[in-house]
Amino acid sequence: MEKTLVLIKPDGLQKSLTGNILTKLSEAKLEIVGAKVVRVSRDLAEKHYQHLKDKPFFEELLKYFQGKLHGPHFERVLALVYQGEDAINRVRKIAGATNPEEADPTTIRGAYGRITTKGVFENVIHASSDPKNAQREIDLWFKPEEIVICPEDK
Ligand code: 3AN
Repeated sequence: MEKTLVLIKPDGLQKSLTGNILTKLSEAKLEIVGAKVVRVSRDLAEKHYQHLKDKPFFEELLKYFQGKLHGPHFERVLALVYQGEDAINRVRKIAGATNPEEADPTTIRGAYGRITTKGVFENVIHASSDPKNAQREIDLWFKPEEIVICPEDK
């Protein structure tokens, strides 16, 4: 049993894609064990993307992630935790490649992502990349009591 963090980013919310994304993710046959709307502070954004802090696009990435490019109604993300067999890879497959122009067009990022004129990949969702990152990210975004696991799976 694996858990993975999914974030529907501000561009996904602004484009009204929540329903489409959840429908597409349901193909993975996983359980949702956590869900909430979060206003992303600079501190949380920096911690989430700590591995990219030396990249030239980091400041623009933080702005995008905090919804500062999408107007005051979209300064938020929808955070979800999915659980199930091979959850991380199954969700990454449906999410598609990081660069939306390289992502398969049938994936979420391939279908809905874009590259801004400033060069940031607005790729609609985040999905944890590996078990270590998934654990770190779930601990960063959720309190233990916000994760609802079936007692039989504990
Ligand atoms: P992923 O989200 O697929 O795990 P990361 O962690 O390398 O990929 O990138 C995090 C985010 O940073 C991406 N979702 C995208 O918004 C942005 N990003 C990554 N690489 C680039 C790049 N080369 N140019 C612009 N934005 C990027």
